[in-house]
Amino acid sequence: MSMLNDFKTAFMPNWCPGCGDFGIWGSLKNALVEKGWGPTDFCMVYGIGCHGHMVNFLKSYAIETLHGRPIPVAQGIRLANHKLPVVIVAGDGDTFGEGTNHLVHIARRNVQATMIVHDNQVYGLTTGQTAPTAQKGFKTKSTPSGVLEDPVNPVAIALAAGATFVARGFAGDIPGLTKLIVQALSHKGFAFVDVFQPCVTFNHVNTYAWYREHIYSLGAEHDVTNRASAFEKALEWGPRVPTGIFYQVEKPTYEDQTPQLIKEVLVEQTLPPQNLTSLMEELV
Ligand SMILES: Cc1ncc(C[n+]2csc(CCOP(=O)(O)OP(=O)(O)O)c2C)c(N)n1
Ligand code: SF4
Ligand SMILES: [Mg+2]
Repeated sequence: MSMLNDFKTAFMPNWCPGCGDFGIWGSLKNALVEKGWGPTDFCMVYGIGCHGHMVNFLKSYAIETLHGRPIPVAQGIRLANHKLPVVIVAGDGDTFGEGTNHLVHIARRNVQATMIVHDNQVYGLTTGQTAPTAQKGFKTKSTPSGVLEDPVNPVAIALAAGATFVARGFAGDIPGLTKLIVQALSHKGFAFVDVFQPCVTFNHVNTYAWYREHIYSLGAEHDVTNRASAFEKALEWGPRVPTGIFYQVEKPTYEDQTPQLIKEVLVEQTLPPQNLTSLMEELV
């Protein structure tokens, strides 16, 4: 059992007042309490960006990695200790700029980890440059005449790569996002949650009001086990933008299938004494 106060640190968030990061932070803490997880029951892995500042405001085992690299670090943690649940908090820059390749591979491997992407369409921390999720025409300081490219589609990429849980949430709907994160944390395998996160300072297009006007929840009629209809929903972008669980199936995880991990957790295994000199000589 845990309580919200268990996750309290000595620091108060320094995000801009009204930032969507507050909603994700609050929803994640609610979800952890619902799961009954305390600060030492899981490990957070952060990217570099405004989202990564959460490392200071949520007490738990945690590591703030390099920009673009939270996924490989999370995979390393899972291989070393697959008893420890891992939650990745990353930015849209982190995930779809420098780190895109990692997303594809963690998804196809079905490593047991929950990934929460702060999708604000900008590089918040570096003061508002265009992120790969920015819509065509969006003006930022790095694209003053408007973005030329089509945006990446996080949900479609995760689906195409083979993620076994793919969802989209909204930072302005804390009860809904809490529920989604609980479902993601409870999933056996790689759970990907893209979260619409208003950046009140650098994105004046995709505001709370914009999202409230455009988003709707996928209803019970959507079959979450049907990948083709998940793709169809993922491509929906216009007056109506779906949120909720697009896809969820169960498959063996990478850890379940790794022979060296089947008997025992790696960190608990004792290594037989090694003759290091002869090992080194083999490499010469
Ligand atoms: C390897 C590396 N590349 C680039 C940077 C510079 N950098 C720091 S944060 C950031 C962008 C952050 O954007 P995003 O991941 O979307 O996070 P947000 O700030 O929007 O939450 C960049 C490019 C860095 N610190 N390290
Ligand atoms: S710059 Fe944007 S993402 Fe960063 S704290 Fe401010 S509102 Fe949030
Ligand atoms: Mg961003």
